[in-house]
Amino acid sequence: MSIPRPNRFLPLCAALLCAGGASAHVTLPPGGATAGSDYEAAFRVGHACKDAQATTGITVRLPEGFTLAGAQPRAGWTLSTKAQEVSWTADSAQTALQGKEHGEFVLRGKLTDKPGTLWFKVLQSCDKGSADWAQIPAADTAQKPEFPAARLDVLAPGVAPVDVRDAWVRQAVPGQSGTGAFMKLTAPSGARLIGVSTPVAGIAEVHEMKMDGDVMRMRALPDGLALPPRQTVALAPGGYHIMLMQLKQPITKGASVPLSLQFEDAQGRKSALELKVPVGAPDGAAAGAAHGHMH
Ligand SMILES: [Cu+2]
Repeated sequence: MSIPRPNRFLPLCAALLCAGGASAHVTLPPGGATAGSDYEAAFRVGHACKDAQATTGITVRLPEGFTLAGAQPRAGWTLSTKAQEVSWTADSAQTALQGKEHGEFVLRGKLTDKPGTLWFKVLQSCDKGSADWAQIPAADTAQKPEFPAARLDVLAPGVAPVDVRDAWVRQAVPGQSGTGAFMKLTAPSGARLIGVSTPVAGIAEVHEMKMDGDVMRMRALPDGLALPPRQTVALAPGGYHIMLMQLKQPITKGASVPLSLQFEDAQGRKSALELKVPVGAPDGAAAGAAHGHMH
């Protein structure tokens, strides 16, 4: 019997589509960063300006609250730094970012100690025209501006800088002892998922599926689940998952399950996220895939 290894990482496009189809915007990865920490701001460009063929320049204006430590050079591009402004300019049409080609432009710096929201205004220059991603949405309206600045949530220490999407728990009938929870996790600065707790289960663990000879088995990850910087890690049926055992109650469709996720970063700092996760597979999830109970 052979079961293909699950895809651990979604391609970048999928992650951007997850962010609400905002692929044409210049964005920072969702999930935020911890106040007072060193932060690598990776600006994603997913599309040339309207009616243009290629992106030829990116200029980031640094907000107060971000102290620049350095910028990552790009092959074939010239990097220049002025006060509170960093620019990359393509040296030729050949090195420009073509059409829908995705590019990352990376700054390193230190974040303010004060939790809040930072907006990085980004000017995208193209072979034809430009787009100034510089609008800051008003706090009191749900209206989305056409050219939003790149947003960074600066989080209080203890709040995990991790983005969670598409979370769900598989339903469990009365008498069933275990079930699974699934989601997509993105840690912009990298982290490990080291623990899970929930009032609905006696034991909650982070599991992986692994071939043992010919048999697919699952086991708890002894060191937790690594979330590499800016990569989306999918917990999905047949792959990584959160295992809920010794269920204390049925898990019924339409209900929601409180889950507390514990994380640790490379510096050993611990943080947590409190979630309310809906029960039942969302449309499009691989709900029919095998989620065995082969301990
Ligand atoms: Cu399991």
